[in-house]
Amino acid sequence: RHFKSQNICRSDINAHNAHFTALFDSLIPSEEEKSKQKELLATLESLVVKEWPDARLHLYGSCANSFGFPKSDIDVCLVMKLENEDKAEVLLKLAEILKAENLQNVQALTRARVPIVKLMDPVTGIACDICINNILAVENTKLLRDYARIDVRLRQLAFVVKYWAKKREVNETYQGTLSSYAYVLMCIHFLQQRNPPILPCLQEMRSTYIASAENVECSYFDRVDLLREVGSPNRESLAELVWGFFHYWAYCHDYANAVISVRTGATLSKRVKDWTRRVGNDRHLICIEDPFEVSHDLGRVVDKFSIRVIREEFERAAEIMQNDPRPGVTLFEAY
Ligand code: 3AT
Ligand code: MG
Repeated sequence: RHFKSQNICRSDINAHNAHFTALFDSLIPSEEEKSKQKELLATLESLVVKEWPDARLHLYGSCANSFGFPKSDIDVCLVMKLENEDKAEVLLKLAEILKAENLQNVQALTRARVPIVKLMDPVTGIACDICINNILAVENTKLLRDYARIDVRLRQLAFVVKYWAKKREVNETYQGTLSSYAYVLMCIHFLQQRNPPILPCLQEMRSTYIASAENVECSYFDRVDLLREVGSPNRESLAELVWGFFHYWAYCHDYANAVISVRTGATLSKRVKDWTRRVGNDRHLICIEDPFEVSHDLGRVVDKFSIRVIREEFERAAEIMQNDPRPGVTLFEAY
């Protein structure tokens, strides 16, 4: 049940590589779409600074971490010092300003878990959610983007995995399955574990980027251009990695005892994190440590029903990658 079994990959898997790389190519958003998003961000920022001169807007999530599909909504974070007003007041004021500028479907959701203003830009057709001072999300967006710049295979693998997760309906946190953010962390962890590794552990290296958010340190080595030049000696193809990814999560991960930790480039024990029992709604059936907010388990949404669904989907995918004559088709058949 351990990692050496990784070497028994099917011998003809590379015959399917072109299929997976073509899927990746078809899922990359166009430059035109990216520039429209930036344009909308700039427009919104110019409106915001009229009211709050020191405020800034940042893109975060899949529109900025380089793991986004085409035509997705954009996530924006308004960063500003709050004096006496609270977040709800600022969001209501922001909604008024945006309505006055003819942005459409403007709605302030002040009682949501993460309070936001929603809007749709009639010029570009892009929908957008704006939250306030969610700086950790801005920082983890940069971390994911920097990992993606080291080796193109991370982005290729993560696109295939996200596409699979959406088709198989295991990318719905409200149904107890995992977020896209959690899947990308699983991809990074997997590539850190390859022998030889495809990704290093940036947070264990000398810090060239130092930031803090909500009293959490977010420091790591971000000179990834230097790593990219050197490259990894590992030459595995995308198809081999897709095979390996599903094999790893189906048969090699110790769900009962191990915590997935991109921060340390390894697994930790649940005992050390004190994630061994249910506390409130957090069941810790699959444990994924947030790289910065280390007390946060991204697997906490998973319950005893959905853990079975997720693990059976990993096993189905591993079986297809091992035996199916057309893995690049069968893998993504709708649930
Ligand atoms: P989609 O393409 O929309 O599926 P996404 O990358 O936008 O993927 P999410 O919608 O899951 O990912 O989340 C948006 C961003 O919010 C991603 C990450 O920067 C942050 N984020 C999401 N979930 C968490 C979490 N539990 N803890 C900390 N940050 C999170
Ligand atoms: Mg999103």
